Amino acid sequence: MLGTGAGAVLLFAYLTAPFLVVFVTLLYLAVRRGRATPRDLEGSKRLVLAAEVVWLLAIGVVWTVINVVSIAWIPWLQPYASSPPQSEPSQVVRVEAFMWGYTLETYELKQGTVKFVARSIDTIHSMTIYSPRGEIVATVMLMPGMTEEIVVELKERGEYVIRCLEFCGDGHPAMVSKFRVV
Ligand SMILES: [Cu+2]
Repeated sequence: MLGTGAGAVLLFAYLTAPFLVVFVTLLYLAVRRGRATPRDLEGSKRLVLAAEVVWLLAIGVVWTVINVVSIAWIPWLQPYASSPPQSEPSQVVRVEAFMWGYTLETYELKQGTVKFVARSIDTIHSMTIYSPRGEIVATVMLMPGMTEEIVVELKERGEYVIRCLEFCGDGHPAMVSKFRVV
């Protein structure tokens, strides 16, 4: 569902609903204020009021356009992330996440389909794999005490980066590991 167009619209609605409420409230207040203006208001004041309304509407339009247009750039809606692996995994790699890094069974993998078996040994982390081009290939949340398996097709050769996207303390921004695909 989340990988589909309907999912994208749902996510868009979810993420933007609070802003929409604020925007509609401001718009309502602006319109009400505009209506309450006495007819004998000086021309310049009327102009200022009109400018305020136009400004508000313009912000709303720009905001809506940016949000709608940028849906296509949501990382996990990229074709790379949403296409399922084409074949059975030929390699299995165990991964241990810790504060703050990852220990991999091996740091050199062969091109193809890989199963990562990952777990966290301390707190909540995530394991997010970026391709050599910087695209997110897969992401999974790691809860202490649970083992997660993800099957990923590593299509490109080169250096892949693993990052934690789940805030896990002081060292979180530096929680990075790398592996090579040959
Ligand atoms: Cu983290």
